[in-house]
Amino acid sequence: MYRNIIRVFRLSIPAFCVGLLLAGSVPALADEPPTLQELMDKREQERKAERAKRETEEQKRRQAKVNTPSPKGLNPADLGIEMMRIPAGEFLMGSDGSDKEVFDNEKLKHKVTVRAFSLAKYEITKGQYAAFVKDQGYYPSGQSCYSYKNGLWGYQPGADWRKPGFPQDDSHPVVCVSLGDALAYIDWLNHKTGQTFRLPTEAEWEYAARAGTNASRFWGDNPDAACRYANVADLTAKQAFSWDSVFNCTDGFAYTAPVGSFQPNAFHLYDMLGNVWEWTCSAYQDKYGDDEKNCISNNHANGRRAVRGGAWYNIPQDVRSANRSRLAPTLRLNNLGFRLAQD
Ligand SMILES: [Ca+2]
Ligand SMILES: [Ca+2]
Repeated sequence: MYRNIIRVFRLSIPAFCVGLLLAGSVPALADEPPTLQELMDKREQERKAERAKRETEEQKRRQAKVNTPSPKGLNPADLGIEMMRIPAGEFLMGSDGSDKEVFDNEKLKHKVTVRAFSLAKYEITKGQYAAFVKDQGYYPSGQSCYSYKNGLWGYQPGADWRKPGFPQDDSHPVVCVSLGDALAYIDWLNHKTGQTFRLPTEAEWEYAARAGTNASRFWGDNPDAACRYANVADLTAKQAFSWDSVFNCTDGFAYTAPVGSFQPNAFHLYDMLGNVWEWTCSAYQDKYGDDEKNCISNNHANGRRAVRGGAWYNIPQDVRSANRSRLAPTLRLNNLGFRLAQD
């Protein structure tokens, strides 16, 4: 009898499995094992997912730190920040054929209304940025700084806001900052002060740069009067770099100058033209639509941003109130910085 029981099991187990397979209760075996390439692709996907997870966690950690209310609520003036109130108004943005130096992307001179807002008197300085980096432990990630060196532009190994490729003390404008680097500073500042700073829109920037003027530059149409009002590609730069085309005047600086070294415009804003290009919070459009009036809704979104004002590197045609350029948000340049705005 015992032998018969064993036999029943031997006979019944395979029959039971066949029954399950037919009923679909046991998963069918794969036709072929995965190839080496498929296994490698799967591993790579897993690595990417792990990396993304780590980055998300790091971002959350940093954001949580920024969002924690500051116990003191520092006065911005304690950090060397001076804001000028800019009155509400209407102005003609852009340029047309009446400006002999006009570029196509400035055309469509159009009326824009701007609400009252505040704009920083100066570009953010290297010293102000250093205070943020020290306090926050911020470490910029990504590509190094695209710099002008030995007569050529290129990525210089090790170039960053501390070492932009030329001498700068703490009173000079910070350069080699991507849009993300500028926004990280602003997040930190908002946390420290309990206030809400931001970058200006492109329309706010031009309205403030013009300060009620319609000429090419806030001092008038003559480019060679620049050296009283702006640090530009002047005769000093010509001597240093053997450039052909420069402003025919001497401002005394081949690279950046300490902020506020030149005369301000009628809104008491310094270096709106020249010294360093300035990030705006507006998406760039080749032809003006409405984006110039708005901050892009997602600060960290891709897509080119409008930058304004020209810099120490720029010839007369680039240093005008209406001139505009565009950059990828991740780019760092040793002639590009930023300035704060506030509602
Ligand atoms: Ca200069
Ligand atoms: Ca500037």
